[in-house]
Amino acid sequence: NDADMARWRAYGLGQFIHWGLYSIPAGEWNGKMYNGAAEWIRTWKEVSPQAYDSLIYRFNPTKFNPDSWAAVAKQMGVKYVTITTKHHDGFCLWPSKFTDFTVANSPYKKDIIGPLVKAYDKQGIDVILYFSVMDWHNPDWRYDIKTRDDSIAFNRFKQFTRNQLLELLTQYPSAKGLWFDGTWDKSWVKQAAFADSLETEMRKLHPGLIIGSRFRADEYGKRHFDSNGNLMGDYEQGWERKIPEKITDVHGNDWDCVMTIPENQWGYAKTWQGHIKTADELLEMLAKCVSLDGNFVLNFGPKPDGTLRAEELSLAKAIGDWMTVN
Ligand code: JFZ
Repeated sequence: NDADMARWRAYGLGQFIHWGLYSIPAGEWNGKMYNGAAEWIRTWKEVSPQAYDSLIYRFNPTKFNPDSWAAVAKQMGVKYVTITTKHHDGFCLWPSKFTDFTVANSPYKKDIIGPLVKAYDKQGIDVILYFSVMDWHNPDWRYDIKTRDDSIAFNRFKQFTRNQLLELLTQYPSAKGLWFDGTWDKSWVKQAAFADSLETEMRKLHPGLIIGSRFRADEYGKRHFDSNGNLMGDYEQGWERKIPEKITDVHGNDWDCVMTIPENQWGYAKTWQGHIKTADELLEMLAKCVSLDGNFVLNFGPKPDGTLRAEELSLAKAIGDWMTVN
């Protein structure tokens, strides 16, 4: 839909939020630090899937205040926010009917996504829902399909994915679009016909829905184009922690660039790794993206108690001050 994409194109600055069970260990397990992104800790050899999944009994963000997050985003000058509804670990921040592994069964009990959508809507900030197709918790998830049993399991998984996506669009109808992840494995890449029909269903349920190109991406998310060279989706999700150099790099497509403040950590981590970007560096990236007709989306990894870390708050303030002046 042209009007919806025109609105998307004018966003410029966005906010990304990675929040989930991984925020609790925050990169540390039994006193040892994980040498990777905090949201991937479940895959570390030190961590058993059962122990990780038991973190659900500790998810209780008593200081979570969606209005204060939205106020920070508003002051920062962001026009849209992309929120993890479900990351690779499979934990749902909304009370999905299709799995027990949701906030409803945590000590917190309440929906996170609904109040966030409402708070950002109130500030006039559009919401995009991040959704990982890859789901480490669901026993039906497959990386590849080799046997008949794999294909039976994966058929169930496809229905589960469909159910969850239609559920999200039904429950949060004001959301403007979907930002996909975990779609690079062989199992999903081979489901083009299923993806086509699911896309049709989603668009019918939600006219004007904006779908990111990673819904179809393969080869580790790097190919977002069909055999005719056309972008598979409404905007290109290929610019992750990197920025195009010149306008010809983006092939006339719409695109967004998602960026971390430290090197490569999205979920809350007790210790940030690598170079920590300054407000000036981030503003230069924002300017570059906007000059190449893209959106720049800065990631926040809230703490398990529901508050934002001090470094993020001060960067948000500095960016917002500059946005107000310029
Ligand atoms: C994915 C996630 O695995 C990660 O945890 C985070 O959510 C990020 C926003 O997305 O990571 C990726 C996905 C694709 C590429 C690289 C990292 N890629 O296309 O190069």
